[in-house]
Amino acid sequence: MKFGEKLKNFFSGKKSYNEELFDDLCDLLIEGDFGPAQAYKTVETLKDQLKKEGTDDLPQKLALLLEEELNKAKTPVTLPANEKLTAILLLGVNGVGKTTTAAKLSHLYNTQYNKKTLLAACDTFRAAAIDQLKIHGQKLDTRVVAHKQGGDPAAVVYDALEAAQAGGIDIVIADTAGRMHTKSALVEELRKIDRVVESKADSACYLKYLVLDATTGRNAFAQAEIFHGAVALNGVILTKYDSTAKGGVVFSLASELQLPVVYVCTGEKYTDIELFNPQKFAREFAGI
Ligand SMILES: Nc1nc2c(ncn2[C@@H]2O[C@H](COP(=O)(O)OP(=O)(O)O)[C@@H](O)[C@H]2O)c(=O)[nH]1
Ligand SMILES: [Mg+2]
Repeated sequence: MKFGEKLKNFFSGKKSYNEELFDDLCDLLIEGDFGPAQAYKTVETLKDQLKKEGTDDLPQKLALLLEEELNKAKTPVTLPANEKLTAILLLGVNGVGKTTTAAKLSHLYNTQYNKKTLLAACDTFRAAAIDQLKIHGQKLDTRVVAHKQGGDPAAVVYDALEAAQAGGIDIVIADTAGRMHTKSALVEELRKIDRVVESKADSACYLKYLVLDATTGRNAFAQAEIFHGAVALNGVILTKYDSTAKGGVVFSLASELQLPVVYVCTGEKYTDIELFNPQKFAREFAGI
């Protein structure tokens, strides 16, 4: 069941609003992965609106407030309009769906935007990770630049960008590793990759997206803080928003870190990716 269904059920048949109902609503928002302070504030604002306007359309009001929260994020950047080489770095912890998303983006840009993409296998930790990307490359008829297992990811991205500049590629999509012995080692490695891309790509054409698994709840927010602190992110790609994922963490990303969600993924197929629509997301969350 999608989380929106819960709010829908909660609102349905309710005619009068009292303190208890607002408390329950606050609890529900927190259950939906909202930050507690943000949930409290949202409910207080709703209460005020109700007092002033005497409205009975609470779901609609909630959806509007939620949309406002999402609009606190920066405007998301997808593909730059110019013809320069674009570099997309996919970051995130293990298992969130980076490699799958790299393939989805490649497919999306190849088929919908008529762009030529190249995949860079910067997760050099496991041989299987490199193979996984190569298999996608074969299926998508997309070139993959890879080094041996254990190689330097910054060198892989360097080679990928060189190859792209030489070979008429429009977009390099780099898949990275999200696992390190320590947080500082991870941050160091990311910064190194970041410096290489910065030195080779126009800053307007360099996009750093954090991939977050929607089923991990508030943990996703903690991940965003770490990665955003390491390399200033341009946005988030929310994966696994297809099952019982609640998604409320997206509101905290927007209001606390100003991080916009750029794409949402809802399955394992190449086509299970779409642009994030704040209004649609807010309305769905509110159960409308
Ligand atoms: N249901 C669902 N599964 C996904 C989605 N994205 C990735 N996965 C699955 O999540 C698992 C980990 O994905 P992977 O791309 O290998 O993650 P990585 O470790 O971040 O590279 C795989 O089984 C994927 O098929 C999604 O949007 N929805
Ligand atoms: Mg991977």
